[in-house]
Amino acid sequence: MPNQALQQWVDEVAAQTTPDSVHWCDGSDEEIGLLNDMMVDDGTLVRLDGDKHPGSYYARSDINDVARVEDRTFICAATEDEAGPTNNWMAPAEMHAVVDSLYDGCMAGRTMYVIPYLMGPPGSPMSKVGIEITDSPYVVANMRIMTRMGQVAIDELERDGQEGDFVKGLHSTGNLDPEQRYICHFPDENLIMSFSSNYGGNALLGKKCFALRLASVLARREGWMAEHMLILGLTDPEGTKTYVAAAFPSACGKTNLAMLVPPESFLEAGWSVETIGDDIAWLKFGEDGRLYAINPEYGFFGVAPGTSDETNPNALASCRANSLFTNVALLPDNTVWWEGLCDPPAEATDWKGNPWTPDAEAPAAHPNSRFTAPAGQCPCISPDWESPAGVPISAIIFGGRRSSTTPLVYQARSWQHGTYIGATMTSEKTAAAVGGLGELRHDPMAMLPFCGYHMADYWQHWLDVGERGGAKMPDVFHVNWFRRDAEGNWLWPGFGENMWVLKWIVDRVGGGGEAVESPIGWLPTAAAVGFDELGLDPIVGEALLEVNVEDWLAEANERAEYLAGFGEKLPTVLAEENDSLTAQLQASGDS
Ligand code: SAT
Ligand code: MN
Repeated sequence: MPNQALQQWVDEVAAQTTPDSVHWCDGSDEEIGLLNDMMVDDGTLVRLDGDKHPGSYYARSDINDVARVEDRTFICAATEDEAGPTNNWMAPAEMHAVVDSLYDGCMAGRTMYVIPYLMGPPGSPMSKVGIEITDSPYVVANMRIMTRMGQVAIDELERDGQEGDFVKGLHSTGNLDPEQRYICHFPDENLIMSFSSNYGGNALLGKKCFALRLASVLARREGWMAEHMLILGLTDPEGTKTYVAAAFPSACGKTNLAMLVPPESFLEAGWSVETIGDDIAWLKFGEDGRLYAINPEYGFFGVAPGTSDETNPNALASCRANSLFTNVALLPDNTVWWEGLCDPPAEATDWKGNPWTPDAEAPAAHPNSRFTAPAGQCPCISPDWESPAGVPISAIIFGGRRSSTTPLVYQARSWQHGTYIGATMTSEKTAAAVGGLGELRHDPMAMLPFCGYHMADYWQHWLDVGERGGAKMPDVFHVNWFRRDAEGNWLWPGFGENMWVLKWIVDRVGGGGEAVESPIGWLPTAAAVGFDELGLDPIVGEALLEVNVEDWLAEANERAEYLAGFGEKLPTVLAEENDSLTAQLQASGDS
């Protein structure tokens, strides 16, 4: 039985949207079986081969609905200043005046689905409940993989004794008109309103909208952190476990790093890697004063292209069964293909539904095509991934795509310095959001599209959390797998070999690991990150760890301008960190 607050909201929405019927999702196998059958019958889904992809389906989106739409995403805080300069803002009343009427009668002829879902493991004090109302069965199918759906969420509301304590998410497919597309967040109402898109980050409201944008507001208020981070565990040959969290922008390899397969030599020595999460971390202080992380999600929403048995066998195994594929290519035998999976098939149907052959100029799969897969199916999922207490985090890693300037890895001197490094992160844009592919942009803590309040207040929150945690805070690092030479070739092999960098990080956290000081922070020695074992040309090795004074002075100049753009709210220590970087670079250039 739904509680009163919930029933009342559902009744209100039904009265406005006028669906033919209302279906409360229980998350059962029977329910999803019927929904999938219905979607196969009406052409929304194609059932994939039962042997090769049991329980799995294929979908194509509208061709203009393939990624997040940052220019149509709004934070409707009470004042523009609360939303800050990096978010689109509209006053709540004004935005309601624009979007509310879009929902009038929008579900006529459709079924309205009510999805109770839990973000985080059952019984965790960190977990939170959301209710998504949608008229898209495709969204229901995705949410069932990405979240813990049904009674488990209702139970959690009752366990807390706070029946109205849920985030409301109202989604409608509308008519998929991009002009009517709005992704709106109302932090003061705990409300998300999403219209006219069925794409992941726009429509699966538990993910970016709740677990990052609204959760970041709650986290600041309640003294914890909601971050765009993967979480992984590393076990060394002595059996000691170290957990790290890493913030990279969308489509920069979080899923690959989270499921990394160590090189043979590491496996033989007794190292192992396990996955807790691949996209979002909620971090909170434990009783021992350390930061603990949970993965609020229940599935992976991974980028398909480039995923293969060589690059990420664990991701492939995760999406073999009970998964949903969107905007990849469909093969005649009802299996799927995408660029980078294996040799191209002789023929396929591309993501637009057209016949495709390897001669075609356009890719068969959209660059932001996705698999939605249950996390529990990942071969390297951690036994701790549903631990209600979370896992203690020893290191936080920032990273982005930078073809130049930024070395393979370096370590911050302190939490404050680490906050500065995160705040000034830049990365080349990917296909995960519409527009500007390859353009270099600032993406602080990989949260640019996901921070639900003023970015400078968010940085202050990082600094405040650091004050509170003191010496028990994780060490902070920055990595860049994407540096290229003058001809455009990658300098670093990446993937499994990133284990060398992770090992250095584990060593550093444990008080070891060879390092040298530089103006930007601690750099590893070439030997400490396996350049010899990898047989890297010493010139390449040098380029990977190079801190070019001229390039970095230009970088620091540009950062000074960027930081100044935040005005009065900019924490002064961040400007001081930048000044100190400039001074150290100048001193090193002089010497
Ligand atoms: O579509 S999502 O926003 O969920 C994926 C991403 O861009 O990180
Ligand atoms: Mn993401």
